[in-house]
Amino acid sequence: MFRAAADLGAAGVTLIQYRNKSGNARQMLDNARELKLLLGNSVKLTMNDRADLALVAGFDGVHVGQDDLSPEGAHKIIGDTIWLGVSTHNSEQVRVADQTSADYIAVGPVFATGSKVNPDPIIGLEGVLRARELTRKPLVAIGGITRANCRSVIEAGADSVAVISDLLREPGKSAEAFLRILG
Ligand code: 3NM
Repeated sequence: MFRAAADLGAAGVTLIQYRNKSGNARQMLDNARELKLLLGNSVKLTMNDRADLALVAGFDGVHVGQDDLSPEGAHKIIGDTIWLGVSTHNSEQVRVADQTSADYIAVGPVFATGSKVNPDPIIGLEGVLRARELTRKPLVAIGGITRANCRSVIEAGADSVAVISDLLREPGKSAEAFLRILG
């Protein structure tokens, strides 16, 4: 994981999310601190699910899902100190998230994904288009996004893409290709 993060940073990736669905708080915090030490200020770091750990690790943001703290709840922990993102999976959730204090909204899965347990139904490029019509907040698209399809996702209205599998196979090379394609 650390090697991949370092390669992504060297390739010019600007934001990395630390996502750990099985570790306990102590393990997550240890990993998060190490990531921060490794990457310094060259890459912004966001923590999945845990506002408390994001703060303790000195991260730049926290990302909450539909089953985590609400954006307002998370903001009670983080105050105005770091960014807050929220995951959405359909138009109704985008509508609700748009009315919250979240700084950005993630939508997905855009395409089929093997990286998430029990993913929500695929929203397709139409889902990205619909989300774009529902919010002016920055929109991050996620789920099955690859070097081959990322351009279409941005053209559908996403401001940026979040990627796991198509980056992790060959992080440095793949990140450079994404940045070239999207740049
Ligand atoms: N969240 P990959 S899809 C972590 O729909 C995650 O909110 C999703 O991984 C959502 O790029 C997803 O390998 C997995 O498909 C993204």
